[in-house]
This record gives sequence, C-alpha cells and structure tokens, in this order.
Amino acid sequence: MSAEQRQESDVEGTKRSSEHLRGTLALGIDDGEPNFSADDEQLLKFHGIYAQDDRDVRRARSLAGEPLEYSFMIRVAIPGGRLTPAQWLALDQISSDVADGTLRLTTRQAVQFHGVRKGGLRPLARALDGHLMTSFAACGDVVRNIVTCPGLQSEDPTGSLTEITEHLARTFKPATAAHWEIFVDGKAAASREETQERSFYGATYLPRKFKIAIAHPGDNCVDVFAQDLGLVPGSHPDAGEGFTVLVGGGLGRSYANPDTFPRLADPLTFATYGEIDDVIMAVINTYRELGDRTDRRRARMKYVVADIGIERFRDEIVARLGRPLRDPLPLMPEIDTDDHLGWRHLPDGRLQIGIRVSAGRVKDVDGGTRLRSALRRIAEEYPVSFYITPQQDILVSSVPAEFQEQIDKILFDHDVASVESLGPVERNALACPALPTCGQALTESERRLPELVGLIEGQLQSSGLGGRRLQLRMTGCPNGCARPAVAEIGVVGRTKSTYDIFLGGGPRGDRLATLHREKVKLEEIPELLEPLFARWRDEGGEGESFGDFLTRVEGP
Ligand code: SRM
Ligand code: SF4
Repeated sequence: MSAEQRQESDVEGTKRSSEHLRGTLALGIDDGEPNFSADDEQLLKFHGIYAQDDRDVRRARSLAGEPLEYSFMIRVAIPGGRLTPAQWLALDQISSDVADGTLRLTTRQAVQFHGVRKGGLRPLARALDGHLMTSFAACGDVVRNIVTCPGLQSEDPTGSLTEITEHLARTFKPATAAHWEIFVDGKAAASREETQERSFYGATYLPRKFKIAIAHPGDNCVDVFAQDLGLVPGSHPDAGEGFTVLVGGGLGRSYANPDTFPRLADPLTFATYGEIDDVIMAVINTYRELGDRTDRRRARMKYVVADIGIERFRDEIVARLGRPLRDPLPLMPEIDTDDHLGWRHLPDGRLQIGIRVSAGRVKDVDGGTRLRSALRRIAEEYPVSFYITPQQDILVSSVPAEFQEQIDKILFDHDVASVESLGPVERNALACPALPTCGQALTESERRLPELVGLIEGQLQSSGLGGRRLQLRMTGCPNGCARPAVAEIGVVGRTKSTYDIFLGGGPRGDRLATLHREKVKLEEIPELLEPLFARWRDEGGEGESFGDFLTRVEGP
C-alpha cells in the first residue's frame, strides 16, 4: 500500500487541529494536574518541552497504585551553541530555580533542563525570553537547533558563519505566536493578532524533525553526514563563497521496524550564500510533500532520499527551484574531528579553552568536580563568550590573554580536569541521557559511561595501547542520540542489561559502523575487544585509527 493510501498518523491530526501548536495547552497548564493530555504532550514538544517521569521509581509507583513521578525536560535551542556570559548565568539560575540543579549540554549544542514541574514551565520560559533565548522549536516536527562547528565561529574574525547560523535559525523558526501566548506572556498575549505560519510549515508542519549543521571543511565535529541537511563552506571557482550542500543523513533506527536504518548524507549541490535559503526551502518543501506522514518511524527525510535515490531527489529540487543546480564541490580528503579541548590562540589575539564535560552534564559534585560553580564564576567575572560543542563540551572563548592564568586557577580550584589529564577514551566519549529521564531508553547510558570508559581504557592499557585515542559513543536505545552509528565503538542499548556493539566508524564521520556483536553485557566488552586490540597493535599502520584499521582488515 502506498503512503498516500495509508492513514496518516494520529500526530498529524493533532498538529492540524492545534491552531498552530496551541491545542489546549493554555488550559492544561493551569489545571492543577502534574501532567498534560496525550495530545498536548505531542504539541509540547514543539515548545521544546518533553513530558517525562522518573523511571527509577516508575515500577514501584505503578505497583503501589500511585501516580508516576511526572516532570518535564526542557531543551533550549542555542544556534551554533553560542552564549553570552549573561545568558549562561541565566541558564545556571534556571537550573537552581526550577530544575534539578544540573545543565545538560547536548550533542546538538543545546542545553536541557530535567526535573521541571508544571508550575516551573512559565517561569522558565520567561527567564529564557528575558535573555533572548527560547525552547520553542528545539523539538517537534520543525527545523531543529542549527549546529555550527565552534571553530568556524570563534576562529573567524569576520563572524560571517555566526551570522549565517543566526539567520538560518530565524528564517526556519515557526512564526506562530503560540509559545509566547501560552508560556511567556500568559493572558496578556491572548489578544495578540494571529501571525501567518510560514508556508513551508502550514498547519501540519513537517512530517518529522529536520536537522541542519554547518561543518568546518577540515573538521567534522558536527557530524555533517548525519544531518538531514549539511552545509560545508567553500569557495566555488565561478560562483564565489557558499556551501556544498549534503542531504539525507540520519542515524535513528527502530528494533520494531526493520525498514529503518542509519544513513549518511549525499552531496547535492553547491549554493552561494545568497542562494542558500532558497535551496534549503526547496529541500524542505520536497520533504514536506514526499515525506511519510503515516508511519512516524519512517517519516525522516533520509527515507525519501533512500527510496527515490539522490538523482530523482535532485530533480525534485530543480523542479521546485525552477533552475538547474550546480554540482557540489568535492569535500576535502583530509577531514578529522577536532574536540576543541584545551587552550588555543584565536586569530584576534585572544584565547579559548575547551573544557571536557562528561556526558554533557554540568553539575557540582559534593567532594568532587564543581564545574557548574567554576563556569558561573568565569561568567560572572570575565568578558568572555561560551560555545557548547557537538561533543557535549563547553568552550570559554574570547579570553583576553591576561586572564588565562586566573581562569586556569578557577578550574583547578574547582577540581575540573585539565585536558592533559584526560584518558584517551574519556576525552572523546559521548553518552545520551537515557535512564532515568528518557522515555525511550531500554537501558542505562550516561550513568554507566564512566564505568564503560574505565573498562575500555583498562583493556587498551593491558593490550599495550595505553595512549591510543579511541572514539566511544554510548546510547540507551537505537535512536542514536550520541551518534554511535558513526563511532569507532558504538555501544547501543538492546535490553535492560545488554548492548549491541557496533565497530568501524571513524573520526571523519563518513563511514557507518557495522554490527559486531549483539546483546553484550558491559562487563563483557573488554574481553570482546581484546583480540581486536591485539591485532590493531600488531598489524595497525602508523597512526592508523581503530576504526580505519578494522575497516581495512575486515571490510566496511
Ligand atoms: Fe535524540 C529522541 C535526547 C540528539 C535521534 N532524543 C530523543 C528524546 C527526546 C527522547 C524521546 O523522544 O522521548 C531524548 C531526550 C532524553 C532526555 O531525557 O533528555 C533525546 N537527542 C537527545 C540528546 C539530548 C542526546 C545528548 O546526549 O545530547 C540530543 C539533543 C539534541 C538537541 O539539542 O537537539 C539528541 N537525537 C540526537 C541525535 C544526534 C544529532 O542530531 O546530532 C540523533 C541522531 C541523528 C538523527 O536524528 O537521525 C537523535 N532522538 C533521536 C531519535 C530517532 C529519530 C529517528 O529518526 O527515528 C529519537 C526518537 C524520536 O524522535 O522519536 C530521539
Ligand atoms: Fe533516549 Fe535512546 Fe536518545 Fe538515549 S538514544 S536519549 S535512550 S532516545
């Protein structure tokens, strides 16, 4: 049966009848209940709000016949991950006032709050609004937070890619005033004139989320091949400055649907800065019209590209643009992933320090690292800027040279690990939040990352490979939020106590890892890696990464 003949999914009906993302949210927020109706929970996502419950106590509560421990996760969209000190301080304050005291940096340069109660939603939205931030459209079937390599921004004295990032964020943000009415202005805004929604969103928005990232030509820290639409800056010999545009990437997979799979984006065209909005619009309109609205698991744009092929997809874009497309520029052969950690000099004479944040969780640990306090102090006292990286880390940037030592001292006094002291796996490990907040988690991720890092670093050590860097990414389910599908070692939750192990991705992010072993307990991973590490040690080329080695000897 074709997608047109199948019935559209319930979420499509909810969106259509929501009057541009309002639904009954304005009533639900004041109804005295700890949660919202099922339809409103779908709409909440467009406002950057996820209904969750504490899964550590879910079973006990259900057995006792008690209501679940409801709370909300709020994701703040931060274009390019760039924040002023005042914005950082506002986020820090929110985390004390209405959330669980932590800030969670995400793999898409956003910030999440967990454990927010219904009564905290409006104060949170107002605090964000007061500092020119919003959670609106950080989630939902829209263009998500625009990700941009922090190096492209902080190391570019012209600021042009920061401007483009902000321009794209504005251009593709839905126009409805619903969020400001319901969460920010309350009753005052109810009389506000209805805004026309953008034509490429209409009443039902997109079939699913749509992700855009801008990569540095030589540094794929954003994982450009994993995006619905990736942009790589370049200079065309005839057309001038612009982007090579890639389309059709995405990493999610569902055990329940074997027709789902991770996919790397294909190069589509080269577009100048002046042309890029129209090209993105044409891609979004193509997706809007051809995307599957019947099965949400197969609704991402990567399936449109996979189903019709990149050539026909190109024809669809040409038809919508009404002009031919240029060929894409070839991508640089030497691409790596810069973790942006440690001190570096910026072209304007100032400095930048990249600070590792394990699993993106900024917090103070009693008797341990007090990263949250350290960052607060830096934001309070120094004229700097911040960037969240796509590796869940944070950069303190634009540091005047005279403050370098003082900042080092603050980090030292708060027991924040220096980059030199990080282990070779720890340095680049990513983990998604998973339990206890994520409703989709099959098992643990963030909470067991330190243990897994220790196991793999221990095995490297005993295999005589102590200092070798390795890219580890862990998730609690196959949705792939920490991008394990392109990692050298991807550890993906399968059951409550086991993981599927994927191997063979690489630091360039241009190769999918392949399934090596199913249903492995974490404790069994060193044993599984031991013979592979021994071969890598004995047969690997000079400086050859683990992923490249495995691919060379075992094939892709
Ligand atoms: Fe994700 C859903 C967390 C990046 C693929 N993701 C979720 C939810 C909202 C769970 C849910 O639907 O109930 C998770 C919230 C958990 C929690 O308690 O906080 C969640 N995703 C995250 C974050 C926070 C992981 C992290 O460790 O940083 C990342 C937030 C990004 C942001 O700021 O916008 C995050 N998610 C990703 C990525 C990586 C990326 O975009 O670079 C992917 C893979 C790329 C892709 O989209 O294909 C990803 N998340 C998914 C999917 C699978 C979508 C699919 O195509 O099937 C889901 C499930 C869904 O949407 O229904 C999902
Ligand atoms: Fe949740 Fe799965 Fe994403 Fe982890 S990968 S945050 S478990 S949806």
